[in-house]
Amino acid sequence: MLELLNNPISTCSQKVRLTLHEKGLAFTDTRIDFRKKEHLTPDYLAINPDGVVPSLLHDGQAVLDSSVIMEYLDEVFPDVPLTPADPLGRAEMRKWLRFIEEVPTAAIRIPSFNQVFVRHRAGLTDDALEEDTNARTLRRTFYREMGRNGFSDTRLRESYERLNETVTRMDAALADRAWLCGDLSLADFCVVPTIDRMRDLGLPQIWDNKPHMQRWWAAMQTRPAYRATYYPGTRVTDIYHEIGEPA
Ligand SMILES: N[C@@H](CCC(=O)N[C@@H](CS)C(=O)NCC(=O)O)C(=O)O
Repeated sequence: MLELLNNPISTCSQKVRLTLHEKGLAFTDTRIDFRKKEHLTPDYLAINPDGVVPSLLHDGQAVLDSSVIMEYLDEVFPDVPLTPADPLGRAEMRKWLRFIEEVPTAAIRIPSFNQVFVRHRAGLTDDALEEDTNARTLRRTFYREMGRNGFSDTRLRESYERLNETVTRMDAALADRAWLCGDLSLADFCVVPTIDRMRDLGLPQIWDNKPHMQRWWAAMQTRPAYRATYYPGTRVTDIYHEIGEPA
């Protein structure tokens, strides 16, 4: 029995939902409400001490961290393989997973919080702001830097630079192949939520002149797993209607 504790608009949750759907695995979809701070309750912290989503429960055992969960699912349920069969291919895929975690996954948080989520901190008193920051187990320094008004223009520029770098690398890799590692793999699903969020935030001009990446993106969006993952309410523009105007 698989239970995914996750949030509809969380990019990390979307990586795992994409994987579960692509592999045709049934799961209990338990939604964690960030506004109610359900990810910071003692019960949730007992499952995931980092106070972040997603968390997978497999027969009651916790598996944590979205990329680790993706690899775990692919190992335990090998019927629809999303990992190359040979060691060199696996190394290439893992190199993509590490790059995606280090560069675009971190970068997309800056415009996401500046354009969308920081607003929920705007009206907090100094004490409430401090309390909210200290409650963020894994992300305390991130929330401290964001403060009440969001990240600096310099940090935003650096993020756009890293997102550009990601799309440029993807376009080069996809010049002679349909998917990042040749066959469809976890690497493709790992980066989809960042790309989808970029479009959601009104940043698709970043891949204007990237024809291979555009072909990849069009193909990805036709997949049933993609459509199942992005049900209504999974995008920031579903909730915050003014977002998504071209930046
Ligand atoms: N490395 C972790 C990071 C998970 C993470 O940062 N999740 C975000 C949503 S995408 C979260 O739960 N944030 C909670 C918060 O900001 O308080 C993973 O990939 O699972």
